[in-house]
Amino acid sequence: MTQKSASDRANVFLTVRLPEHALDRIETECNVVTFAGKEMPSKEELIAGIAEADGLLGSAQLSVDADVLNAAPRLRVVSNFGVGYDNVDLAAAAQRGVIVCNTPGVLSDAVADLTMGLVLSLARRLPESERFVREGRWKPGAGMELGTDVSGKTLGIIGLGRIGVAVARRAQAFSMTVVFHDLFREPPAEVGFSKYREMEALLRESDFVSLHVNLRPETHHLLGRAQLALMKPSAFLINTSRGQIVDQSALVEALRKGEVAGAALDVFEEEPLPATDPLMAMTNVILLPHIGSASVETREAMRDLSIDNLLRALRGERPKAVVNPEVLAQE
Ligand code: 8YV
Repeated sequence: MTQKSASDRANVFLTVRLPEHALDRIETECNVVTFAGKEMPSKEELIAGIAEADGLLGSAQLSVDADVLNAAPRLRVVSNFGVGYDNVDLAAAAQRGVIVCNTPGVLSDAVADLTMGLVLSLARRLPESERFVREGRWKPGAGMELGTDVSGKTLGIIGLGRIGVAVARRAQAFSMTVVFHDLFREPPAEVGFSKYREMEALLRESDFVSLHVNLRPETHHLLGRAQLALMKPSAFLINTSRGQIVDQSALVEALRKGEVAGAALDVFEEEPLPATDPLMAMTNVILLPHIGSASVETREAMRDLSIDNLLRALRGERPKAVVNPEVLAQE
């Protein structure tokens, strides 16, 4: 096989750092530039970086809007390192014929594990108890406030996609009753042990409400003041999806008023969560720095899939996971 010259090869711009062996896979076929900065590139830096790029591989938090897409006349594929794709302007991508790929499936177990960990942490007051010991408040006779059992309680899952189903399975193993609501799927009467509910019924009935929908206009602020007010005052909210699904100031209000007992949040309307955010001072919340997929094995699988998607799209083959297949049909 004859080697392609550098000018015949596709140009790839990476905004995530890849280990040598992963980088080698792309460099065998493409010219690669990795963004040099330690943090995510600014819009200007991204626009400068992709000016000559045929492919972009970046995190699902990297904003790829119409300005960015229009600044990259050669761009053929945006390969997201993540399952979410709310960071990409899909209409602008379709207009430009840019294929958008993501990494579904490989992170479902990791996100579901974290979600279940948060259900248990809220119920049994794990972070609070840990602080109790470290802060030297554990004295003879001084005990923590009691937690609550999860067995026999109801978990309401909003969004029964891959991750929602993985959470449902785990919850069943903890003897929880699982109910679900899904905005986009036909409601099957029963999925395993989980039963369909209208949104209002789910919010009224659940002891724990967990969000597993992707962010799109229909799901923005899906849980606002009115929806939070329907929850039991003893109920907990878990969000490992996207921060914008919840109206965060309405949640702070509901937590302050005791309309909701507590919340565990891995995602926020603004990330990183600003130091001045009122959530920072609240004790009935658990705050995590967006670690849903953050395990060694899962990140490796996401890396492999995002590279597969990128290379296949650049070769003119069908990527393993494509968000906008209508663009492939146009080709
Ligand atoms: C990651 C995510 O934080 O998959 C997603 O959509 O939000 C997370 O897995 C992120 O994409 C890693 O860059």
